[in-house]
Amino acid sequence: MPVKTCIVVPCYNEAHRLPQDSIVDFVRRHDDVQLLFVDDGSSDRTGELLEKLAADHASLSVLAQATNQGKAEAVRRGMLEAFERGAHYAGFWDADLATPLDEVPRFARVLDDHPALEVLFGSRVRLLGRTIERRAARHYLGRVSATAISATLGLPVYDTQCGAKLFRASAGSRALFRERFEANWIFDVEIVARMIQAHRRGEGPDPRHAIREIPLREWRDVAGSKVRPGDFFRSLFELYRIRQRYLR
Ligand SMILES: Nc1nc2c(ncn2[C@@H]2O[C@H](COP(=O)(O)OP(=O)(O)O)[C@@H](O)[C@H]2O)c(=O)[nH]1
Ligand SMILES: [Mg+2]
Repeated sequence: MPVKTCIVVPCYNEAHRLPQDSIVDFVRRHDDVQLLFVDDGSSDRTGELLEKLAADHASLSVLAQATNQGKAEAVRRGMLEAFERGAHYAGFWDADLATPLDEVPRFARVLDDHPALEVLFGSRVRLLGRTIERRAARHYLGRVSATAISATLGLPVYDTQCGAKLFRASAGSRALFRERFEANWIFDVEIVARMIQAHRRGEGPDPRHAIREIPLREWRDVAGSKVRPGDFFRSLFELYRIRQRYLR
């Protein structure tokens, strides 16, 4: 039976920090959400651990990549599989669950209630009554990149880089994942650039109205991130490439 929501969780050497208890707790409470873990050629016990989880829980499955391809490609393969399974909504979530899985049903309800929305981005905005814990240095570096990204895209987007996103499985959304991404660190930006390009060609909705950012109720910077300071500069280069390819 096609599942309503399928969430892709890219995993590269996550054995030491995969929050198994939270995952099991979530799948027990939500049988309308499938979790599809993509083991991105991990060299630690990630594969073994995921297979064990999948054997114990029907709504949890694993797609194994023979070699490490990077987050962008791991997510893309997972999304294609989620669409193939007939999910109504397909999305991706970082394996450290910095964004708790409990946000998934809330995102799904927003798509239920707003048929014109195609894409939801989790957004890490610090507001009273919410718990957004991020180290100051990463916050400010993140705000510098976010400002450059927003200016390049020409859209008032606050946070393209949060690891929690949900897509309506429309023909337009599927098309966004058809080709391999050129960017690896900021493929999320490439997704938006592809939407802008499709809209300009009259093949897709206006991203200004089709994407909505959802301020998260909870987000915690989990130790063990694989993103390094040098990746900041790599992202700027990727941003330049995206502009040249999609936005001129
Ligand atoms: N860095 C990295 N992450 C990958 C790769 N393949 C899949 N991922 C996953 O992408 C997500 C990145 O999250 P994380 O390392 O916490 O980065 P951050 O939260 O943006 O600092 C995790 O779920 C990783 O397991 C890869 O080749 N490199
Ligand atoms: Mg993280």
